[in-house]
Amino acid sequence: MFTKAIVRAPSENFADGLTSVDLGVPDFEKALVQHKAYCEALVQCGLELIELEPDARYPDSTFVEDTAILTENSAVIMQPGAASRSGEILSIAKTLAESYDRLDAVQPPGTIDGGDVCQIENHFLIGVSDRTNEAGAEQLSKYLKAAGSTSSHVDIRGLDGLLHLKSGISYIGDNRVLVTDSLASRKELEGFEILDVPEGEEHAANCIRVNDHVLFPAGFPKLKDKLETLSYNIIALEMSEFQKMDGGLSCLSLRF
Ligand code: CIR
Repeated sequence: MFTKAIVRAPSENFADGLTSVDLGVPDFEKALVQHKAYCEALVQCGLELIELEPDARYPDSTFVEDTAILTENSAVIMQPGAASRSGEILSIAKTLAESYDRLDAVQPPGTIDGGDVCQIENHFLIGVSDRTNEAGAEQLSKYLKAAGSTSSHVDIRGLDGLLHLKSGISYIGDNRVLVTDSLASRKELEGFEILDVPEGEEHAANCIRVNDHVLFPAGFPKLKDKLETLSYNIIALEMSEFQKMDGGLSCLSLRF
């Protein structure tokens, strides 16, 4: 069960962040409204929020998930793969130091973004991507091993539409993973029940199980129906403004 989440509202220059999609310029006021609804959903799931101040020095800093990996007994600070985001880890480390006795940190030349790390119970899939290099993935694996967890690496370089591993995969509990076509046949997923993300609904591959609910992006009816048929309690959230900046539901919080 998660009890807390770290979140950070977007700063007014949010639209200056990185993006690889061509969906238009995000509307700041609308992004604030969507972020507020996201925070309310986390509270509805029973979480206490740790709300960081918006930080205009880093336009992508609302995507806090990329800065750390948290488990019950360990916290590892990431090493962002994009230079413009490297300073984001300082305030997160300071915040996490209040909740964790010990913080480990991936060091250069390793790079790694939290969005490339998918936790499946006590196993972690680590995507090697344009943001996460092999050295970064290897360092995280060592820290996770020391904390009693296992991991495997999944090379997603060159796969269209996947900024991060979790752009194409989510673990929703009950041994079930949601995956886009591009990842569905990966051997690292053998043994799990695979739920295919319908064509055209790829953005919804990034959703999050938070205690008894699944936070799910609004506007993807086929996958939503599939999950409801399986008796998941869905909270649908508008994500359009974050999607314009390559962000999904998981990116907006660090849950622990
Ligand atoms: C970036 O390119 O870094 C941000 N604009 C989006 C980060 C999204 N984070 C995530 O998928 N975990």
